[in-house]
Amino acid sequence: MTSAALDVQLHDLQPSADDMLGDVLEGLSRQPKQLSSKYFYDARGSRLFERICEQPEYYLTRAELALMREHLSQIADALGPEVLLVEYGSGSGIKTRLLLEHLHAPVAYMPVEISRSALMASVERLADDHPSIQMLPVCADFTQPIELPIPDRKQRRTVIYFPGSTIGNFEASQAVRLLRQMREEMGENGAALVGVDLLKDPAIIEAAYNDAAGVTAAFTLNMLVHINRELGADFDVDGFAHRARFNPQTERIETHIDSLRKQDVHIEGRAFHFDAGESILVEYSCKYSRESFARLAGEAGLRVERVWTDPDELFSLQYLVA
Ligand code: AVJ
Repeated sequence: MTSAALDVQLHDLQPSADDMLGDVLEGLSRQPKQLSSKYFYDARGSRLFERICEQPEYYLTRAELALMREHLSQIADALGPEVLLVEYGSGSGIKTRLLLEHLHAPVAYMPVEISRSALMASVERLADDHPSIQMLPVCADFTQPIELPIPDRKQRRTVIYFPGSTIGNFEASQAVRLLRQMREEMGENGAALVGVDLLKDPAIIEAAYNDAAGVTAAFTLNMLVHINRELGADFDVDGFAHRARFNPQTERIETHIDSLRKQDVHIEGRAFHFDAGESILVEYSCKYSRESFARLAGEAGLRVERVWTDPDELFSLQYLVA
């Protein structure tokens, strides 16, 4: 059997192995306690996230897909021919496929992903289905400054693709930092294509993070299961609860894990005390208006050239240029 994937060369920028133990101990020592949303995603967490995307309340994925399907030819025209599509995160999903299928040839695709196995798995699937697209996987942490190994930069336009409202998981100052870094990496003639969830009726937003079937609650609490397994901690998962609220001042969903009683948790010989009702902050999901996102991009030296949305204006795809 021949496989296009066998020819793919991995460019390894050797991201430093992240220090989950140190990170978790530090986050639980803070007042208030805080843990990074990246710890949601072990194998079970990734499966639960896929299920979240299928819940009727979680409109984000459906709206983003709908707006892409509706505007694909305009999006392809705006990006132009001979594009190098750089994706932050390994997109093996349907959105990446849609784009790759519709962009004007020749297209090269460079996913930037910290997990070597996720990176290679996604590239192998894509390479087999798209033998004419040059695959340039890069193993790196896209939140850190990186030098993208872009071949013949002058002949190809670099477009950075960052879908799914992942930008919303960063606080404003960090989001500006990340956008600034995109501007550096795409160069003067490049562009960025960023999926951004829009401000709307808070009831709609809150429902998306509190689905009736309880999938989001299971996803949130899975962080404790993950930490128990990975670090030998003894969180009693039934002693905690998921809470996600829209904060109108900061215009974001703030997700917490609440302790249902007074209890102690042990990790590597250290004890962490929880009062009844005490919480761990585990995720922000920032929502933007067209204006507030344009302002954020402006702070990073980027200009919004086009915005595509779904018919209900739930979600947006923002086309940014230097
Ligand atoms: C895919 C990370 C953007 O913040 O909406 C879904 C993750 N958290 N439900 C989001 C998530 C709770 C999601 N992101």
